Amino acid sequence: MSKILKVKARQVFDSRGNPTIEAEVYSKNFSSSAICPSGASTGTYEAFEKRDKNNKKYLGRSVLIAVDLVNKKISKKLKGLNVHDQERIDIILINLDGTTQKTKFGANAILAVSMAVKKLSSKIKRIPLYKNFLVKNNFKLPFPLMNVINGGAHANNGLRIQEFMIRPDKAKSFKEAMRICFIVINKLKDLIKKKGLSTSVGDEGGFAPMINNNEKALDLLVTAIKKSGFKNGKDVSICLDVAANELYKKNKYSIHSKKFISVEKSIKGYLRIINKYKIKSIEDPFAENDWKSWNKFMKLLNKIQLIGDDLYVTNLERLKKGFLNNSSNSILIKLNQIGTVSETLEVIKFAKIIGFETIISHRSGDSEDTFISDLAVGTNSNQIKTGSLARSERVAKYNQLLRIEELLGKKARMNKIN
Ligand code: 2PG
Ligand code: MG
Repeated sequence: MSKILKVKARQVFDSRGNPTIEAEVYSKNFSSSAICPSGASTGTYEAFEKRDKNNKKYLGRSVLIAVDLVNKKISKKLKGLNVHDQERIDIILINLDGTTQKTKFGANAILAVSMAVKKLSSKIKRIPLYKNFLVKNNFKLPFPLMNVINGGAHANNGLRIQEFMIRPDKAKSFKEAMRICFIVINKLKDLIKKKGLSTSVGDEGGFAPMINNNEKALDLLVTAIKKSGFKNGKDVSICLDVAANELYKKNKYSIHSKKFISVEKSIKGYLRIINKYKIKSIEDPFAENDWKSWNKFMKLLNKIQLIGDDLYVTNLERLKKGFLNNSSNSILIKLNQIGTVSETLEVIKFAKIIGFETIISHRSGDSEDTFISDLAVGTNSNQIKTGSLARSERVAKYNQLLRIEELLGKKARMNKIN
């Protein structure tokens, strides 16, 4: 019943229309499939995404070699293994690849298989996916971090900061969290329209109006929250992902304007907008190797969530380093940054031990796969970041959380925002 018969991969497409890999794992009576997402603003230390650079048929972006590796090598290796033995399977995949960043098979090939194994295991156990991770009872729903204005590498409007997000901190249920975000997003749309700007959306479903000034975007958000009848910083908080890797050159940053300025001045700029706009969370304020600036900033912050994304790349060794360096108090979790489900769960477990918040995240190139929604609930992760209320690949994740909340019924609880 639980034995893997074969693994089959195919090339499908992600939300940006780029090729990506889907893997399907078969047992005697069932099969499950999973699709690997893909980032645009990636960290240097992320696991490797394998693409057929020399195949011009798909502008060098196809994943046909990775597909072939799954169909020939990985399928053979996993045949006969118990699908519930996730850790063993993941170790076999890691060893088969044998490189630190999974460059031989590609983390995209390995992760698609690893996620499909997890899904098939829950299907055979006849339990929902969220019950097949770390938490066994007292499941909690995550707060959505909705990226409502897109900038940086996710849009072409010239906004320096990549993601302007809202978080409905006072929501008592996930359903209510969705309603609050829905209202704010619609008020924001009205405001953007009134300004004569475009309401078309960026890669993560947030608006991408042609404004190239962070504070103008923040002003819009504050007004939208107010017009919705909510209090900024209380009912709804503004959260940012700076993705500062993209704004770094020779110890200087161009976060607050196009001009590159020193770390000290950049920090001053941060403190200014934190106070002015009551910002509650900042992700990647500095570049992935600038440990010193992270620590400097961390020491100045009070009750602000500081999230490492490109800094940690869901990698246990980097998280340990960040913990010892007092770099941040939270970590963004992206499965494809590390490449297997087991390694992702190890990082989440460690983050919880050291008191870090875990925020489960999509990628800017994503798909209809809703694995991360179940992962968020199954690890009692405090927040989930999966775009705005537009583009089905984003909305699908929120819809899955609504289903999970319904399944949990009276037992459903929201996580706590500290
Ligand atoms: C990020 C992510 C997701 P990307 O920086 O946090 O929002 O973007 O997938 O492009 O790395
Ligand atoms: Mg990020």
